[in-house]
Amino acid sequence: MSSRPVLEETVKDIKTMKIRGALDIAIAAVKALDIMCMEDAHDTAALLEKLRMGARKLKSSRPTAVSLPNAVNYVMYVAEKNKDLPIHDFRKTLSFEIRKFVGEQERALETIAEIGANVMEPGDVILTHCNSDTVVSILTHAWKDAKKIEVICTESRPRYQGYLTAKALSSAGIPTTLIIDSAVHLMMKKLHVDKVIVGADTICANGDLINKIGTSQIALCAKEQDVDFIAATESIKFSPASVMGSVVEIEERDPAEVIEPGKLRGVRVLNPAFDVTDAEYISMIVTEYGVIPPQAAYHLLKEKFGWELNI
Ligand code: RUB
Repeated sequence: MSSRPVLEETVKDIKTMKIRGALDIAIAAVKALDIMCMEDAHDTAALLEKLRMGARKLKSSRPTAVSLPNAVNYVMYVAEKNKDLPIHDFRKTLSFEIRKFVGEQERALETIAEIGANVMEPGDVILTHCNSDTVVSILTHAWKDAKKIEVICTESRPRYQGYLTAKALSSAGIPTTLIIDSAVHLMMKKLHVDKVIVGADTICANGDLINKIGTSQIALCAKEQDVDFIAATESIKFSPASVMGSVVEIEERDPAEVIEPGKLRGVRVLNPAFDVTDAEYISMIVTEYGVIPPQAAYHLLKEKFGWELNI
């Protein structure tokens, strides 16, 4: 049996953003490796080689969300550690560990929803950007806790992920308002926003946040208006490579997402998908281990990724 179509399909779905959002990307990638575990192979060494190739392809499908390499590297770490097992045991062990990993991520999301909901206060007006499952889980949890919040969603051009957020929150019964991205500064004041909460694609060792393009401008507005700026993230989105000084690549997407090709002749169109919010603009980071200041990112990285960092 060949699981190549599953691998190619997953890579394609991540590239085209059919699968998107940092956590969903990571989970989809390791599930593809789980299916690859059943691939025909003479022995463990041959299967491991196929998995290495699959891991490389998956990791190169989108560059910015570190949850993707973190998840894939973890699975490959377990695979390499068990490379001396006979193939049947190797498949069983790896598949078991992958499913355990996915279960842990799902539980992390539930825990963050609970912790993040505790941060919300009754009557809060909350602004969010893009579409983060983690943020949606927190806000719907807070609503179920009878916090009577209101949420302002940005459109999040050019892919309009804000529509997904607005739809999910209003379907849960939460009073939801949609604004265009450039209205943030005005509306933060006018609608008396109490808190901003966003998801994360990557948290660096120095506490900087990488998230959907536009996030850093919102953080500047929040700082100016003395509004709490909160990042909500599972620890899988902390970047071990950043401990060693490596810089996260910011994805540049097709300009055709911004404007019909050829419509503005002679004009260069750029489409960066993410930006970096300096740690000094972040009031707190909500993780499954609790609420931490951005300055504690390095300690969490050491705890969580010691196996990869050898520290
Ligand atoms: C999505 C985005 C989200 C984070 C966190 O960008 O920036 O805020 O990925 O999402 P894109 P989650 O739509 O380009 O993938 O909390 O769901 O992991």
